Amino acid sequence: MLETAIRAAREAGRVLVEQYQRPHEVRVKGFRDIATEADFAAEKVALDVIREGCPDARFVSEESFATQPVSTQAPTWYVDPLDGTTNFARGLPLFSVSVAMAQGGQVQVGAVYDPLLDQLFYAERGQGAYLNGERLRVSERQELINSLVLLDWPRAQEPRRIEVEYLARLAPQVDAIRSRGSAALGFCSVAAGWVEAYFQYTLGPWDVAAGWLILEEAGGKATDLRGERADLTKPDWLATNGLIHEAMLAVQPFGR
Ligand code: 2AM
Ligand code: CA
Repeated sequence: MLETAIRAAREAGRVLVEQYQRPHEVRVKGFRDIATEADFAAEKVALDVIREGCPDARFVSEESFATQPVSTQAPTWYVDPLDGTTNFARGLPLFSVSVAMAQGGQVQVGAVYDPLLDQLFYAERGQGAYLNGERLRVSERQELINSLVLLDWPRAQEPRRIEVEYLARLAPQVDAIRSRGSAALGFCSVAAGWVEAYFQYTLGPWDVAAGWLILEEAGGKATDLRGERADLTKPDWLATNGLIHEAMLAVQPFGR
């Protein structure tokens, strides 16, 4: 299953790189929400690879199968063929493919691929997390003041307002804050120890399924933004190295 996830992520990534340099057909899905022809083309390739490797696959995939099934014993594949569509459509070189399989209520394998840097993050439950074959481990920084924090922006106005409030409290207390536009790469950046935390108030399950497993297998921690158990049906996520998790929650305005 891990091999299938990796193949799907790599092949979808190849489609994205091919289409990246060409002009895009942008389809408006909603407020601040777009898809390009590449989202659909990469999704088709990823789903075909998964169907071949896992004939009884069920899908939760951003463009074609966005509704999540209720609990199932069948292998459920969470696919975001292009995480960072806004970047991609504007030529900002920062996007990824995210592929994960969950069974029995837990993510079992996950792969996140950054096709421009040829960086493949992957994990299998209980087997550790890897970047291009090298074992990943979260950072050991314990103080907020030494921490680099990544975030992404919700599309909706109200969670944006809450995020601004959080930023106003957080900014004076951390080393620096960055925003890069791919949630999957945000989780992987924590897993790799490049940053100490990532958060977002409105994510889809396809954005986080793979990154969540990769993070946990690298020794990190994910909860919702109230500090409660993470769950693929919840939109709000805080991913950290574990060591600054409580400190990040302590200044968080949401629901407290
Ligand atoms: P996308 O590029 O696949 O749409 C940017 O804020 C990051 O969060 C991106 O990973 C983006 O995914 C995701 N994102 C933002 N708003 C979202 C929403 N309402 N639902 C799902 N994903 C969202
Ligand atoms: Ca997407």
